[in-house]
Amino acid sequence: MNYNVILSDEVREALEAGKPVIALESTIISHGMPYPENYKTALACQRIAHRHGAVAATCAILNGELHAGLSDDEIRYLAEKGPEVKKVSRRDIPVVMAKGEDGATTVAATMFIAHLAGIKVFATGGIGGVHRGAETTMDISADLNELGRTPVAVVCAGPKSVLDIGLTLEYLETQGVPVVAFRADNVPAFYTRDSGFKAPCRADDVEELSAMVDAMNGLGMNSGMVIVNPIPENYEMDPDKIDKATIKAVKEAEKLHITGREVTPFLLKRIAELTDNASLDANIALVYNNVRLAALIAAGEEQN
Ligand code: PSU
Ligand code: MN
Repeated sequence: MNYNVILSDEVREALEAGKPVIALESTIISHGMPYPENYKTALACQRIAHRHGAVAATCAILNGELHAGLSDDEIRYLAEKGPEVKKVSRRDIPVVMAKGEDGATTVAATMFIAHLAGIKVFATGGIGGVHRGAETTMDISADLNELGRTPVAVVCAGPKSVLDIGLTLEYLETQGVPVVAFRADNVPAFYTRDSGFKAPCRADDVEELSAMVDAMNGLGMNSGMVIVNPIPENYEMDPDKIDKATIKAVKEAEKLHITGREVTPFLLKRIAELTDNASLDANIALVYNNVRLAALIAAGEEQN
């Protein structure tokens, strides 16, 4: 078995030269968006990273091997296969590797690969979190524990309202994970700019964010950071509409006894359907916004 991460030429050259590199996940491609928007968005993310001075390393598992940096054809393959590709979180990595299978990596699994490859900044749409009703279901995303033990900074648009945002923030505090809001006092809630929860910290410029990432790594803290970046104003959705769709989707998931790794993709798909895909446009816009910020942070980081 090959325990090394296979890097694309572009990613390897950038890492060797100490140039800025950001990681991107692949669950968002195969489970988070429909084809062909998922394919177009994944390629556009790479271009946006470039435009802002960083090489993008999309991470996935192909034929049991860990990859950072995919070809367009490999991205198209994951995009076309969609939910047929296994959604892979941390615990699934050794299983998929031993079986020689393909895997679309979640935030947790992508952080793990990024860290192995030496990548410190990662952009995505939304992270997993503590689900509503977790006090009985115990449904808490492995993303949160990964943030507690892997030194990668994740730029996202805040926890989605399918989650219990208050409990997610408490859990991240317990895990020792800074949650920094970019140019906002409150934590954003993915489709909307304000969850009503005050952010534990705020940063108003990219240099400050880069310095925080440097401090975390310089101290060898071995834990990650969440940078929450509110969705651009012109794409923000009506909170009432999103709330109604969310409550309906959560009830349906309970009724259908959906559990485990199926929960998040089910909720995302139902919310997109219940909002006539308005949520898809918002999702794409916020991902682009996060890729841009992550690239700027990576470029500002001390290179060594
Ligand atoms: N939230 C989104 N889109 C996504 C996900 C979350 O808005 O695609 C994906 C990410 O890959 C995240 C994963 O890491 O879902 C979390 O899944 P779970 O709750 O099963 O850990
Ligand atoms: Mn879960």
